[in-house]
Amino acid sequence: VVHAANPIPIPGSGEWVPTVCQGCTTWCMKEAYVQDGRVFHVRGNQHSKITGKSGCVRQSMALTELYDPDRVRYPMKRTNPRKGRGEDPGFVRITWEEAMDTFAEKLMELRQKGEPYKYMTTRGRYGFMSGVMLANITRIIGSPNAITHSAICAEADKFGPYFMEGNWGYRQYDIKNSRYQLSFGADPIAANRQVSFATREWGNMLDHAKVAVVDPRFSSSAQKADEWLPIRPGTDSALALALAHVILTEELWHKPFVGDFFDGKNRFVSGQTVALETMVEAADAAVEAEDTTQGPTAVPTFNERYTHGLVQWWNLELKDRTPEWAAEITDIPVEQIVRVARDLGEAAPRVGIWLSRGMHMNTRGSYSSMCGHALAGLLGAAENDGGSMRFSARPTASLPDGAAYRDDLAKAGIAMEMIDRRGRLEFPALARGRSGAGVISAQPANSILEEDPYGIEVLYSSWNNFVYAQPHAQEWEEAMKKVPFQVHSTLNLAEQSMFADIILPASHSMFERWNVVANSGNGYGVVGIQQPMVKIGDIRQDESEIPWLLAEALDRKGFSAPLEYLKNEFTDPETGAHPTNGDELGLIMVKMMTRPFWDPDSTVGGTKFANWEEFRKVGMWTSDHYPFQSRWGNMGTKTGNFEFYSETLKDALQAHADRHNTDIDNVLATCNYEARGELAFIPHYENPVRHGSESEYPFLFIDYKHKLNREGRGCNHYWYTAERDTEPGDFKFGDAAKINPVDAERLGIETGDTIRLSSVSGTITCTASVWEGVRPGCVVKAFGMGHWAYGRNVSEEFGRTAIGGNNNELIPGDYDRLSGSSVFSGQIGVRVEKV
Ligand code: MGD
Ligand code: SF4
Repeated sequence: VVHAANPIPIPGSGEWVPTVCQGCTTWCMKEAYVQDGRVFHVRGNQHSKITGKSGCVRQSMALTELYDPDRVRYPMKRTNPRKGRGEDPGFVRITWEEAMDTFAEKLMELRQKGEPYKYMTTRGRYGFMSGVMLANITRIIGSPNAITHSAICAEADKFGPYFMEGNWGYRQYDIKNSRYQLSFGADPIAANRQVSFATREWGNMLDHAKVAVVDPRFSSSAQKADEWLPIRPGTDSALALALAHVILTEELWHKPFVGDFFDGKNRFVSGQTVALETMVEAADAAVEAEDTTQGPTAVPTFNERYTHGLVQWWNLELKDRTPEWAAEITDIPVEQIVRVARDLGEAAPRVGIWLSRGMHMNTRGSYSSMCGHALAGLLGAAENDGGSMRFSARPTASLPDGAAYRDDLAKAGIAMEMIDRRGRLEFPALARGRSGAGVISAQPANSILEEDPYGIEVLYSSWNNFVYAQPHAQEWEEAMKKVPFQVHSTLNLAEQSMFADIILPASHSMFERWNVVANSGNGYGVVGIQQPMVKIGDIRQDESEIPWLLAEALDRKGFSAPLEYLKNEFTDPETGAHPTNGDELGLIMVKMMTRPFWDPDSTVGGTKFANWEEFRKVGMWTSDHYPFQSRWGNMGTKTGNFEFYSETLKDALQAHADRHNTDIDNVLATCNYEARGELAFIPHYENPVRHGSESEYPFLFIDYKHKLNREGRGCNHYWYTAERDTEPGDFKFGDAAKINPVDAERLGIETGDTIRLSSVSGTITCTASVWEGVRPGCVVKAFGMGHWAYGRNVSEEFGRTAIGGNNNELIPGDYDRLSGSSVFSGQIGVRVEKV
């Protein structure tokens, strides 16, 4: 708005436009302040029952991503055919038409060769419309290879909650009503999945709840906790089992959820098994079994209410998992283990058990996830007031999948084995209990290098930087050299771009595109829309305009199915109109997906809207509050109960074994787990796998997310480097590897020294920081620096040298195969040398 007599805009005359931040997986509902075609400010959406107008520090960094002077502003093509670090791609500007025609040409060549499955799409972060370009059109072309980044994010986190509670997903924590929070490595006020809500409520929560943080690093949350448990890396499950042991021996479990012994007398005694059944006299039995027959009769020794298999779990595993046993393994003193267990028992069921990458993204992390989550069951905190619950329902409508547009060539292509080898004997990837249903995000690099099951010839990467973000990043560099044609849709040139043949300048998710994103927190499910409010350069919306342009280009080459799919199947629910361009497609997709929320006839509950326009202005829908305890007895597991002995996992493992004509023990041996027999179905201890011998690599590496990390992005933000010391022990403009003073003295290392870190995977150089907040024997280093190709603030010399080192060159390529997750934690040996 400008004053008639004065061309200078009147301050405050802009408007707040609703959108959603995707700076981390919290996906907060936002409003952006827009005036005269510029975005000035971001705040929490005032209608949000999770955050209100508050937000985390990183929300503002979205603005400097948007206005980053190093952003790509137009399509480009490579002129130097040689690919690799140090090779200048020689990018030159081209038109959108040339870019999409070249892309379409390469796809058509694959179809003409009868090999459309050699097309792969990779997805990093995404909006809910991403499936149209990355999966649906890919399948119409004839490839099954839509690879997401989920397994380098936190798939193992879902393993315990699914196989014990039927929830393949993350959890929301009712910290407002909590009395105890136990975190296994999660740093909720800095990272994890509820950051804005956690930062807003943490201080209040400390007034009514105790907090214990298990972490080899003195994290932001540990700094505000009542207890810090600086655990030996990779041993969290031992601690969780010992806590469970004390909870049972001291009769602290939550009886209204778990149940009790038939006669109320606790039989959980260290080292002693408990009989599954007990013979009781006729009179007692009649009462217990509601039976009128005479004589001694057998009754279950323990009557479980909403759980399954507690006594089996005790007998098979827990009875010997004493605090003394765990103290040896974890280095956490017996008294502290007992104290935390008692405090948990006293606070039950108002207890939050947070799991994190540090606990479970390791070689046997599926079972760590089970061990941690089992505590939520024992304490009655699952799906309960003050505890944790699955995400609230957010019933967006699904988009048409385009199956009818697949010809015979496409059908044959999508029947091929997927490039990530999911479902092979050695890759069960048991998402939602199905063999091979999960992604193995890191595996394609290896598959490409070995051409097993085949090579990839055309790659479309969207919003990811796998050459930097994947463990053992060196392997991705090598693999990318082998893929002859690549397109990268990105905001910034990144390491991934250095291998691309075409660069497509993408829209910033928060300010420049239509999309739908949903999340949960504070007991509410929320669904929000992103809407275009500004446009920088000649960009296109990545999940609507780019698929449209590709479909048009394919149509020009004589392959009309993708364009027909987009034109015919997408309909504006208000007007009945079909899209005529990608921008219209974006708006129509958003209206279709969100219709259940704004259509006055809808029955989904939550916020009511009269029509689309009213919904658009608010920008978000909120569900009714989560119904605590409604899942008790109806968990979605095989038995319907919280399974300490997972019948659900037993079935899943059996199905995978049957698929390969083998038995479960062989599956576990092949996948590098120690369990045999029934241990496979319960939370149990597995020795951590150490990468690198203790003699050669005596330290253990701890990778974490700096509180300024917007996942892998935002790293070219001036604040990201200038304010790195917002994490204690980090430096401004530097890349710190933090070590304990005891170790530093032994090695003759001082703060500021240049040091070399080596592992079985590689070697990097960075700067030593001597800091007491590191457990002795560990090296702590934040993920995020070491970019050899990004922007002016984060790369030393673009395309060649980095500031510091990329953690992923140290982290070896290994998997937790039951979940498909990559390994980032556990016991990664490193050597530290002063340079
Ligand atoms: P990013 O690194 O965030 O995602 O890793 P990836 O999935 O690879 O992707 C960065 C790219 O996306 C850049 O090219 C950037 O310019 C582009 N980009 C940014 N915004 C947009 C946008 O709005 N649209 C489009 N099209 N492109 C955009 C993240 C991954 O890293 C994740 S999620 C996790 S949880 C892991 N974290 C992690 C860790 O903690 N430690 C270590 N060592 N490695 C990690 N890797 C994983
Ligand atoms: Fe929310 Fe994460 Fe964005 Fe912060 S960075 S505002 S926690 S989505």
